[in-house]
Amino acid sequence: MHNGTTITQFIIEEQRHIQGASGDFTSLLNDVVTACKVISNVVNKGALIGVMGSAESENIQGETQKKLDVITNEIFIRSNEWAGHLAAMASEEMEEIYPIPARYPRGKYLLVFDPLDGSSNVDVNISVGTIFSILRCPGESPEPSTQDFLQPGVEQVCAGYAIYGSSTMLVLTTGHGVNGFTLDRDIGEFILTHPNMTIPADTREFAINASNQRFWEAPVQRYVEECLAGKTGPRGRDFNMRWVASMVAEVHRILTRGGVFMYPKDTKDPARAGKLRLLYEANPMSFIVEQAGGVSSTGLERILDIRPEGLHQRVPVILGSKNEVERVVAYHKA
Ligand code: AHM
Ligand code: MG
Repeated sequence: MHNGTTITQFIIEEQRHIQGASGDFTSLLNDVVTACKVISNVVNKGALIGVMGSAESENIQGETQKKLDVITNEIFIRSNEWAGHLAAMASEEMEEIYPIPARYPRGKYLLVFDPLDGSSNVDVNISVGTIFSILRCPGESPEPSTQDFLQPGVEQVCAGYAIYGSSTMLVLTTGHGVNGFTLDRDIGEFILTHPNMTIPADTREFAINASNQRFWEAPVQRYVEECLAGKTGPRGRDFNMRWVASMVAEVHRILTRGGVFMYPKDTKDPARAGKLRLLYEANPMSFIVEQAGGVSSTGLERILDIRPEGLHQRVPVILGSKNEVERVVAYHKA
């Protein structure tokens, strides 16, 4: 009987094609995968182990943390700090970077993550996920700095997400396409079930939080209005709409059947350029989407080209099916 390709096997086979690869990256990715399995288990047990509800604390963004935000952040740190592949980590849940403690060896990579994206959904039992991005640590100095993390998305070595939905999946790119793995809980392994995921160029489905409509700028107003007008409008066809409020779930749907996801620039809070964070939400998702043949933009520029200015910087995000995202971008230029 053929058991299918495990994620470890897949990564090792990919590494064989890279000249001079030391195995460091493969080993790092293994630890990330383990962290996602542990998080999957904790999220799945939920109320049985008392992890639901608020932690009664705030993160750097001023958002109330869920107990699971705090627990999953800790899981990611403990799983990835010890092995000697990383110089430092950064997370949505930590104001400052986390240099690898002196008791462990330091390595050449940086890990950035959102340990539990869409966590407002956990109490209502809707899909949440983990997003991660791996960068090379550029600094010559032995002490990693925030500056080392401020690299444009095109520099990412790897990006991925785990989705804790009706099944747990891990979706990954190292810059050679996008592959999806499903967790087989009986054997504790992610198995390759979705090779070469691609996003159809056309779609009739969009996702946006319509309660913010009055704050949107003209190009997004126009795009959504035209979709809503359906068959009798300028697009001449009906559109469907979704909003899960969990970016991982939205991107996963788009990778599966196409679509457009928008968290655009709005005037709700003039101090914020958008809601989603560049380093651990927009960049890894944009890398995955582009690798699957989609497009990702702020409306004005390609997200992966942005030079980050801060660890927790926010950006507008419009991503998904090529032809629709290009249309929204064209409306920004009109
Ligand atoms: P989080 O990282 O605090 O969970 O916030 C990010 C999430 C995204 O997953 C999702 O697309 C968005 O916030 C939903 O925002 P809203 O509640 O404004 O619709
Ligand atoms: Mg998030």
